[in-house]
Amino acid sequence: MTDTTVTPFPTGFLWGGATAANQVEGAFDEGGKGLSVQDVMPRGIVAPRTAEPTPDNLKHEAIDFYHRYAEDIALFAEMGFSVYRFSIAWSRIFPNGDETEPNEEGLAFYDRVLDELEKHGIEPLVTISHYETPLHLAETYDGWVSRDLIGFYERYARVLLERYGSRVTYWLTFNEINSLLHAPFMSGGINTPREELGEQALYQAMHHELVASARVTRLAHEIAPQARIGCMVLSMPIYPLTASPDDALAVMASDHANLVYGDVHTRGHYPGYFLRTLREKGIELDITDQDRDDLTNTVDFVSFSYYMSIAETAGEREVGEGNIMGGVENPTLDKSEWGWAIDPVGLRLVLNQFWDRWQKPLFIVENGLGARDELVEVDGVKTVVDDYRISYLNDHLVQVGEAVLDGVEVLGYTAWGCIDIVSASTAQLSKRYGFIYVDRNDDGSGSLARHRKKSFDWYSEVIRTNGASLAR
Ligand code: BGP
Repeated sequence: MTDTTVTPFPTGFLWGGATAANQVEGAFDEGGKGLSVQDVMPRGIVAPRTAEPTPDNLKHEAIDFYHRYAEDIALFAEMGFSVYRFSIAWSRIFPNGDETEPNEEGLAFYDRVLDELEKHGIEPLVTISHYETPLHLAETYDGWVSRDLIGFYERYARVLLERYGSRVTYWLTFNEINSLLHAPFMSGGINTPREELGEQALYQAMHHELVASARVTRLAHEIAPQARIGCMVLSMPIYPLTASPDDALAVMASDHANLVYGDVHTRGHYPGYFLRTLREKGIELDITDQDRDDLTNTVDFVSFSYYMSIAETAGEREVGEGNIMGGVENPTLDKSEWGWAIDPVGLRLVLNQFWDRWQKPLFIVENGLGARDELVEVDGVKTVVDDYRISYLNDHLVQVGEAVLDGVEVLGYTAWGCIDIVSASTAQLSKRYGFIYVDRNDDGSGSLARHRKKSFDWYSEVIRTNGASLAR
């Protein structure tokens, strides 16, 4: 038996898993839902959008969480989850995004999801916008390039806060808000093709999202005073490729480009290095006095995804694969089957960096290994012997424990894709992250049956012992 008294994780640490609506729900045209940008992205971000929804889009049915949420949440409860992160599909609530009245059927669906979570004593962690901008807003307004989006988003968030504010404590405004410049259509609903999109428009879109996030933070504090509002950023520790000062400077520049979002969310204004970037690029943002005032509404905590680290150099850059922004390859690290560098220590570094920089509680809301799984039968039961996933998660969680010992305040950890889902970058089902295997293949075939993987029992034990069972 594990000695459950020896653990760095504080009492009340939230353990769970995370998903996003467009990657799990399916039912893309049911319940009055409108189309979102995802409905025209059958290949994820690796190919341009299609003109219309096409039948080969796996997200249209995804893993059918829309109809199977009760069964799935029961499995999460069986693992002992104390928190479940999910997103609300904006186009279920406002099918076009610019209506004045919400779609009641969409709201009722999330009532049912919250009922189910409550039944099992699982804390909801809600992402308001996770790469799911209503398609109409993309096509009619060019997404977040338009200032109008601030008002539409605020109206949508107000509806959620008024409806669910008394039941949901933890809210995230935008998933990976710092991915906007890298994936403008998916992240910001910006329909103008990348090649035609100027930096002026992109940075203006970034400003609009930051203002919207701050306005909704204020709104949440008014409507639901007990709620805690967080921003969500894609974290990416960056190492100098060599010890040369020029490489260190290149790291600083790259870091600044990623960290500015967290800086604004926690400090309430743009940092000097960012204003310099704008000046040097010749960009003049439209920032009103009201915007400046809005931005002072800072977040209660910072949440982030962590999958990998990168290197940076002032010399020749050999760019590898990676989570949305990619980066210079680090020759010292192994990679996943999709080329993402595996670096548990990077998670401890990023936790310390964020804590030192922002002094806000941190929430790790995405982390995990996308891998191909093989369904086998062990003692007559279908399962996946995913020792590689166990080892990835174990090593990362050990580093979270180290960061806690370093004095970092960590609220919780939600493993990404706790049940197999459709990948965001490649739209594949074969890139699996889950503790629960879903019988669905890249060609759309499969029964959608759920099977517990070996990691299911492993994670249950980690949660039961509050991290004491981790192999150090
Ligand atoms: C993040 C996104 C998620 C998610 C994850 C894994 O960038 O917030 O939506 O999917 O990455 O990425 P992928 O699905 O591409 O493996």
